[in-house]
Amino acid sequence: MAIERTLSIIKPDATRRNLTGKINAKFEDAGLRIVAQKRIHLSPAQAGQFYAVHKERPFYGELVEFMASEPVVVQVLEGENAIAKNREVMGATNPANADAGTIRKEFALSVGENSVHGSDAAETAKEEIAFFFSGLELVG
Ligand code: DAT
Ligand code: MG
Repeated sequence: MAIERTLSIIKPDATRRNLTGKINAKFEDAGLRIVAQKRIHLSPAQAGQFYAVHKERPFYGELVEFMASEPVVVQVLEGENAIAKNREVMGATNPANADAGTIRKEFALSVGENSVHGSDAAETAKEEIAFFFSGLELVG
């Protein structure tokens, strides 16, 4: 297994409920290290660009509106097998299908307002990290 980095976003439903610390504890307990982090408020254009891969999906408009509705915390997580490990800690997209103990099982409100984003593969992790962070901001 290799040391990887992945892009994580704590979504508006979670920042609104003051859950940043509880969610970060889940990452750290799983051995993931937060090597960059900032709180930002995305514009609709920025949220739309980030989720452009989902442009044709029926929920795209709702997703973009939600992601731009309130602040998010964007972060880079580092660790062994970080991309897959983060997806495990997050749980399934729909919280109804998420395993016990996962972030989405404990905190998500619905399939749309599901508290966290995590990159799904090495190539997307690289692109998504570069979307939000410069090299100087990544402090491992
Ligand atoms: P994930 O976030 O688990 O990688 P995804 O990439 O398939 O899931 O979808 C991106 C986001 O879009 C997801 O976190 C929430 C939203 N979404 C996905 N499916 C949805 C649906 N059926 N209805 C509403 N929003 C949905
Ligand atoms: Mg995804």
